[in-house]
Amino acid sequence: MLRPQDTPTRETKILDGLWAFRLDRDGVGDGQGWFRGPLPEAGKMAVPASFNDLMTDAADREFHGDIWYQRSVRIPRRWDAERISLYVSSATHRARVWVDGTYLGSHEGGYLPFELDLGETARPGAEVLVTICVNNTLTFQSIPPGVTEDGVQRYFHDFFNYAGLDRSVLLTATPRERIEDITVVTDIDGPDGLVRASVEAAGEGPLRAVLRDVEGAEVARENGRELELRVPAAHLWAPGDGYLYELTLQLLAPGSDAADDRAAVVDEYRQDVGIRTVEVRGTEFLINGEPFAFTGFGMHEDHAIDGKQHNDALMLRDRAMIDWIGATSVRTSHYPYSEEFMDHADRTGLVVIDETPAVGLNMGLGGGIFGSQGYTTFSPETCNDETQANHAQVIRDLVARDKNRPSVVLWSIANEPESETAAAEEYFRPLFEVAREADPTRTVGFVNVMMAPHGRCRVSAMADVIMLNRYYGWYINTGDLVAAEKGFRAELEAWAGDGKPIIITEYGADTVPGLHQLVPQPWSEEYQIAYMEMCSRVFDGIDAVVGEQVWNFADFMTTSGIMRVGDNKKGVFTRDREPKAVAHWLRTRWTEKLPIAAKG
Ligand code: BDP
Repeated sequence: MLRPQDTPTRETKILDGLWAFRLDRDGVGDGQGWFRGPLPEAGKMAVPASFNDLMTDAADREFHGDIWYQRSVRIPRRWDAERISLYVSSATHRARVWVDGTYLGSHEGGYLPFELDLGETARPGAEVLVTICVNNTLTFQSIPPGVTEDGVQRYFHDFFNYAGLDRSVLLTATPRERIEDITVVTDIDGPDGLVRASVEAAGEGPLRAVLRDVEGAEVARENGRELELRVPAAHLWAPGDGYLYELTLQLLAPGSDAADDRAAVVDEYRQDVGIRTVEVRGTEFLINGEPFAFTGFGMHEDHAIDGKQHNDALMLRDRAMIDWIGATSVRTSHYPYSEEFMDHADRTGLVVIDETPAVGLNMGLGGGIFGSQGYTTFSPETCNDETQANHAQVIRDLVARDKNRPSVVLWSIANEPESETAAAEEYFRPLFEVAREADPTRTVGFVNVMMAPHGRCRVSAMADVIMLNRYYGWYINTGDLVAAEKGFRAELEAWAGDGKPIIITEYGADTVPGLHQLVPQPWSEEYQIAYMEMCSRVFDGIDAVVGEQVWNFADFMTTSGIMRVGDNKKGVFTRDREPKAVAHWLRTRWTEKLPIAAKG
């Protein structure tokens, strides 16, 4: 599946705006056929947006079940003889779709796009009724998992279950004979860049590929479905320098000569290409053969009112702060971020650890980190073969969406799953194979939880890079930074013995903005700085530590509980994006002491 775009042969129509909307509180929508005609007793809902914080009633805000969206749309008259489809950028956590009462299909899993062909229901010039029933219920088989107990939805991750159509919905027209998929892999050969592309196309005609630089000058050209383009003296994509070439692919009319500039173009697609390599060598993580140091954050797509809505303005502001503080990288904790965010990362040279929505596969953890959930993680009744199949599909879908992005250097297939048991080992082994088969060119890992330390974790051996979330000085050794430093160093030294690069994907301390203490205690701004100083001393002393990503970029919404006051306050910025004191401290560290390349 290719992302929709406007080219001389393709067109898109964005369906953002107010849609008819109804929460199916009594579960009667299917029986009453709400998809057959105008949605009865409907209100209005913004698309894109998470619906939750637009509600004023607690039960509505927390609603779990079927959520109906509907709008009419006129199919442009000129889209005659085209393939017309609906592209849903994200429906959290699953959706079913009808057009004019005809069922088109469904998709399992939020945060990733899907496309459905309108087939016979697409009548150019006519107005059609699009109905999308989103369902946000989490079960032991969904990714992420959850369970309904006495009518109440529980889940095992520490962020609010925002849901709905939180990214754009598009209507698209593509030629029936068309380019269907592109896989780009790049390499470096001396001063030259190599761009290998493999193209799938439905159509008999020849395929022409032209690569241009940012000025639009042609740098390479080749014909065929398996391409290797050589770029003399290539401008590489590098951290902080998101240089992109543009590959224009043209499927030509059958029988035409690809060398003939006047040959009829049946379909055209543009693909951004960043030329770079990624490799793990010993304990180093290399980008273009140079050791790279990850600085930055685990983040959330999270804002007041619109929840997980993608919003260009808010994204740009977040990115401005990421640059201001000198961060080189982010992890898309704990689900794939919007395609617009990823585009911007590609364009600006932000390095991304791309994570699946597999968070909370660990019944030994509470919503945050304490307590147990009273279930066994992996069992026929809980996370089972069906969960694993969904997990595999999500890995394939994520790779399919982001495989051509130069910003993505490492796939994270799960956050803090149970990893110390034989059942976990059995669950994860095939999933690593799925990831490596889907993308043999990038590194693969998962994020390890502190309950599965070195020597006990049975999954880390499968990973190319060790990613660790650690809270010495917060969840353990709370307030005792001396003991915390000792414990943290000892554990990291043990991991370093494995000879792989280590990225600390989470470390952080909840901090109430404005709470000051001369003698720093947990929750104060001073403690957050003292805590970061301690962690940094530990990282700087261990060569295998090639990355530090603070938890979290900004305060973010969670479920209610005794562990959180209003929200999770581990942000370096507040939820409304103002700096806590630690932001200035980190800025100095990342811009003056650890500028972009590796230590030393
Ligand atoms: C880790 C989780 C993260 C939580 C964080 C915390 O990976 O999602 O928000 O702890 O407790 O366990 O703040």
